[in-house]
Amino acid sequence: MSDQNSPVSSHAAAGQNQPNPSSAPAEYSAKSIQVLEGLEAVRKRPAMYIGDTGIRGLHHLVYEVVDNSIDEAMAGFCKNIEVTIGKDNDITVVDDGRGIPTEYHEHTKKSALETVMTVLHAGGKFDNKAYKVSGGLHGVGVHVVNALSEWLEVESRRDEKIFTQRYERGKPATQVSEKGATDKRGTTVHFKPDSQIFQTMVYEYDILANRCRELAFLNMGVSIKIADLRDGHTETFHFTGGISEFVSHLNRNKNPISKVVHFSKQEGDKWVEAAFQYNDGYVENIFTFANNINTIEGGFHLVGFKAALTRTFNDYLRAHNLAKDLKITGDDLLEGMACVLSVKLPQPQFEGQTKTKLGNSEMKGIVESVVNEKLKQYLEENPSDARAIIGKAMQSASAREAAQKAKDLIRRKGVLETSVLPGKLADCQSEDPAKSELYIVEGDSAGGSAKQGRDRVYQAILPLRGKILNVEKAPINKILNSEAIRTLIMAIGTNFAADFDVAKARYHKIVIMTDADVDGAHIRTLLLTLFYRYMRPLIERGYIYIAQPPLFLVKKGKQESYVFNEQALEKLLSEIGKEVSIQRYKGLGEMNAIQLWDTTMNPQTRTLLQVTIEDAVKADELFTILMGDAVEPRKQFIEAHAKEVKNLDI
Ligand code: 0RA
Repeated sequence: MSDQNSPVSSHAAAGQNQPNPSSAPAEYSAKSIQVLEGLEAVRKRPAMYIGDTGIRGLHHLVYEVVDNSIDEAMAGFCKNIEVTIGKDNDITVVDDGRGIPTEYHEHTKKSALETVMTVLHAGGKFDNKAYKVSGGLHGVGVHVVNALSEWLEVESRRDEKIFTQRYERGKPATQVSEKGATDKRGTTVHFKPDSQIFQTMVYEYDILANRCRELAFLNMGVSIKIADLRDGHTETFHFTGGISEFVSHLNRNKNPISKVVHFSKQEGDKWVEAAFQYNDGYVENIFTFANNINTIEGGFHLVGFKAALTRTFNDYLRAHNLAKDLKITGDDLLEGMACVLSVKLPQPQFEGQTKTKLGNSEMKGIVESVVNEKLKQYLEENPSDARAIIGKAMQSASAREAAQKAKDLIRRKGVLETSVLPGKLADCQSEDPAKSELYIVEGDSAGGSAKQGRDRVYQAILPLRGKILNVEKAPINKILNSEAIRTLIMAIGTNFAADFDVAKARYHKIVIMTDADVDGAHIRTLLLTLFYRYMRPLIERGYIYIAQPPLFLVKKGKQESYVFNEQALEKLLSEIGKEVSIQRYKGLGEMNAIQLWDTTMNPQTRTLLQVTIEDAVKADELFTILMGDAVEPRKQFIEAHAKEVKNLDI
């Protein structure tokens, strides 16, 4: 730990906090009002500060404290952060930053420590943090965590002394007291979320660990340890390579075709950092951040990046006489790219529906010029990488052209968007999508039973013969050449990929019904991959379901019961005793139309599993592992998740 930073700075910082409404910018006065609202406002409307009071909000408390430690790291004063989940779901965050100042605070007539913990907005003028986060749900201030905790204990190690204070529901329960001497520096915040506020009180290790990992990637050299005292689980994240290791992590189950490029540049008070690497797949995987916040909706930094990518590669093509008839577009260059773009700037503006779109327009030009310069240099210095990437982009460009031709042909023939429905589809009578269901059924014989057994008013049946193409491994023109996929797209009515329009969906329930065996699971995964990659809103809207046909028919005398899993079978057998006959259904085809209706299709009795995408990163990983080329990670995954995979059926 270095001690070059003088404690004097804190006096200056505290001095800056004298409010001066007449000269304060508008934004600051808005914040001062927020300060005055204080504790009660936070407890009254917690969702306004942390989003919600469910599992997200609960975890947000931890991010808020850790963000303060990260701010210290970004300012160059903190190297180690430790997050501990206690046995009682209490949280401790320890850092080796400057510690929170403790001297008497003129304006509030309190210790600076108490001020920070009870009233002061962390983004106020108290500290001179260069990259504080404003807007969104981050950076609301550690006093919000305090207000929403049953109790919170803070310790500040500063000027060779230890200071502590305890609060209950945000109110001081003790004075700030000096607890003796120390040669260490930093802050410890220990808190227990308030059960009067939160609906759930149980922390999920994975959620916190993922954020810690992400922060460690984004803040090169900072070590973040997470420990879970409930089960002894612990990990330490420390990446000397920063976001270049993030990119390797994104590509860890893929086949890279270039090295990881990593560059950064300071432009005035703004910082731009990017890393990327191409793999041999067809999917783009770009993550963008502004001040460590995942800008899921993109924004000007991403716009600048894409513009530079297209321009620099096309310049390179011209300069090396590689520009033939084909023009490489930005989309071609994004295929198979794993990329992390991270910017840091003094006054970020977060916009968009979820406040995750960077609205600072000046970032477009800055990112664009940095990427232009560094990418050009990389291509000149690494001709073999340049060739590999360009070769891939050209392939993608010609596939795109071929796909366009295929589409034009299909369009001319009126195949993908037509009023004429595919012959294989047994459509329902209803024309109201909200009331209509499409069953995609494995095999012609089960398809036949389903057609007989269905309620034709609102249930449509599309039989699938055999497996569909694995879209993970096929370029788009090949996908469009597959008749089974075209039939499916036509039946659903939405078109696909760039032409996809969820509003045209002809059914709001699309039910995958396959056999309960390995082939059935494979077909299900292939269909889900198609939906995930090219028709994702169907999943996001909750239109996709998985049917649950029974595994067994148990007969005792005249009594018949359908049983859907092994546990239920054991339970039933223990209840009804011996002398039973058990029939195991190997496929849907073994059920007649009436049985299929009774067990799997009748809304009164059936169980449908709705397919959701909670976490795009995880889903992507899952699909890559399960559908990609690399065999070993797939094996490992299936071994590790054998049980869940069986239940999840992905
Ligand atoms: C206010 C001012 C300064 C640092 C902090 C707060 C601070 C807060 C937290 C919360 C967790 N860890 C923290 N570390 C620091 C600046 C102090 C200075 O200027 O010396």
